[in-house]
Amino acid sequence: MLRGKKIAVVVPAFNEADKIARTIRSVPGFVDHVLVIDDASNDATGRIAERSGRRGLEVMTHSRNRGVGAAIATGYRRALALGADATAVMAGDAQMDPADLPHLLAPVLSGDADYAKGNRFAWSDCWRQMPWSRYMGNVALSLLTRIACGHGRLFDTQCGYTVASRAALGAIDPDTMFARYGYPNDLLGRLARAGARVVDVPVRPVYGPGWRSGIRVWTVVYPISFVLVRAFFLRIFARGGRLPAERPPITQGIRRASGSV
Ligand SMILES: Nc1nc2c(ncn2[C@@H]2O[C@H](COP(=O)(O)OP(=O)(O)OP(=O)(O)O)[C@@H](O)[C@H]2O)c(=O)[nH]1
Ligand SMILES: [Mg+2]
Repeated sequence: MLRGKKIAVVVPAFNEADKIARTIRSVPGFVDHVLVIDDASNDATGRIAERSGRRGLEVMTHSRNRGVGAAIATGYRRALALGADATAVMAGDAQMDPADLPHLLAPVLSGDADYAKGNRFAWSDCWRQMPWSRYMGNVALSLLTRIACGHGRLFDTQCGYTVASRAALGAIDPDTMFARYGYPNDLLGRLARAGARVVDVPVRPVYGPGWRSGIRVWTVVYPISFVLVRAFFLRIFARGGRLPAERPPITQGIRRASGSV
């Protein structure tokens, strides 16, 4: 519990045998439910997760690989059933700094936001930490997602470190979430159409020596293009064929400095 609220963390994991134990250990003690979704890994990810013995741990296993978005959707459904007030996503590859979690939870628990997402670009030496290919791809996708979804001020749309309120999970509808890479863009489109308040919170980019990624150009270009074009048209049709005027800010940067958040 944190501030009297029940907290869940969803951990999507695919072939993360070497990192899953470290990821689970890193989840702060105030988290009530740690929901690991083993996305039909070919290695011992699920078994190692089970062995961690962490209080509140549940390991759910997909019978076939369904993609990171589908793994998160499975976790979201379980978090809703468990009655979590706020649900975070911390990927199973230990790329999320647990020190950032309270800062992401703060605007959601205080009721100032429905959904908080990490913004690694607000971290002072992001350009030094993040591989150049990720940096450039992220800038491009952030700008395109802003146009497609209407989140005028958000950046780092591909950051998977997020916290959703119970109401936001209802608006997202886990049953129909986009299953593969492209899920963050799909999700931001859904939240915008629902009028959710989404905020960016600075988080530390983590790309250590053991970093490897499942992202390949061909696995992201087509799905994300599809998601963005669909989000753009849904946004237009949601307003009877008119492009919506920019809403009064449902998004705002949240600074960590000097006691805010
Ligand atoms: N690649 C991949 N990852 C999955 C899948 N299902 C769950 N995941 C998990 O999703 C998380 C994010 O995957 P990554 O491929 O590292 O993508 P990312 O961290 O968003 O991007 P990078 O900056 O490239 O590391 C990891 O914890 C994976 O274990 C899947 O089908 N494919
Ligand atoms: Mg990764």
